[in-house]
Amino acid sequence: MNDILIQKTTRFFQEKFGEKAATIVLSPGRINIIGEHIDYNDGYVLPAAIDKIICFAFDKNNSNKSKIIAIDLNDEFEIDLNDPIELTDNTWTNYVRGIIKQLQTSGFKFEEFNCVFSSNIPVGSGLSSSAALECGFLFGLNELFNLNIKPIDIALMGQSAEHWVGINCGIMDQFSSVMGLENKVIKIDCRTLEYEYHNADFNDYSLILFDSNVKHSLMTSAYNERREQCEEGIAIVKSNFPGITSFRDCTEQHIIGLQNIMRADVFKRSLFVVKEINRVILACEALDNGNIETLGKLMFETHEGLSVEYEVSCTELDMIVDTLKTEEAVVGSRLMGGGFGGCTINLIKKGHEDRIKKKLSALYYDAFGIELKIYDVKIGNGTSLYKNN
Ligand code: GAF
Repeated sequence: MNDILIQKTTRFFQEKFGEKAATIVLSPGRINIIGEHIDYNDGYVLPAAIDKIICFAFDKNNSNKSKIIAIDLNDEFEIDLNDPIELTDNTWTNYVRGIIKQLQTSGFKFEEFNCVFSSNIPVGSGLSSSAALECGFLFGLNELFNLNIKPIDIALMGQSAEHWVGINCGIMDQFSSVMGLENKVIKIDCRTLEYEYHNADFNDYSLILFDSNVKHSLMTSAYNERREQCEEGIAIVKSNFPGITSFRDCTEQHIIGLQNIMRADVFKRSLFVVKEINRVILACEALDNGNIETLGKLMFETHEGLSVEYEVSCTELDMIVDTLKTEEAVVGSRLMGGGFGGCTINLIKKGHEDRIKKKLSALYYDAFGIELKIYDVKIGNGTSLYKNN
């Protein structure tokens, strides 16, 4: 599948600019096994890069304008690197502009270039196509102009670009897109950015994503609001328990003890975060021990928390998880990513996948008149150079 994408991108570049691309980059989307809305709360997360990617082709162009082309969108823009970089109404271009702005603000020197890209990461499905765009684009410029930016800094600059575009995200998406390894999940300590790889071995279960195929529009504002509520929550914790600096050092009892002085929404968000951080630690142990049933149970609990305490689910996602809960062959299911639409991540006993896919698709269509999309993802490598010669 990715070979076709690479061929399409490199051919397009050659036909458009009359020469082979100098630099070809593959940049993946991500899944997250567990640990949602935890990265910006100094906790642990358990994501992995996937085999759905954006392919970029680059070269210098010795002119006074850079050209960037999104093949799939049939859209392109030109930019003069000497002009101020500003936000526009065209979202995908903002991620690219955001990276150029980060490079310039950090003092990196580079010249005008051409870039084309094409993707098979579904957009708006919670698979982090934006992180793949930011990190792959920066990775390519880093190679093309020998900027010597370290992988972790590529992730951090990608995150800053996303902030500039307007989502006050954590580091999980960019980190996993850059640092992913085939068949491994990454346990990231989002306070220190230390990380370790764990085998992504789900034994008798298949990892399948069900895409609700909806994207509710409050995502950006609600995401930023959740982050502010958590900041308010931890500020109250700190002023009442000197010595505690983040939610990972709290017990549920600490939060419950503050219920009377926290606003109801702040209390619910804080309690979710403390519980979710603990779930990630337990889930990672369960995965290491091959105890997929325990991992799945924790995933169901995460969904419940995201729905009731964090309030980032929606009718469509709840319906998918509630339906799968009634299936003995489904050991775990939960909404994945920021919420308000996108995918659920599910662990389904091998041999039962087709039956459950068919049944859920029919029920989902009956309930909402929307086609359920299904992805059988594999865990792949992080952003990398592709050598075509
Ligand atoms: C989005 C954000 F970009 C991530 O940083 C993370 O917070 C996630 O939502 C929720 O876990 O993907």
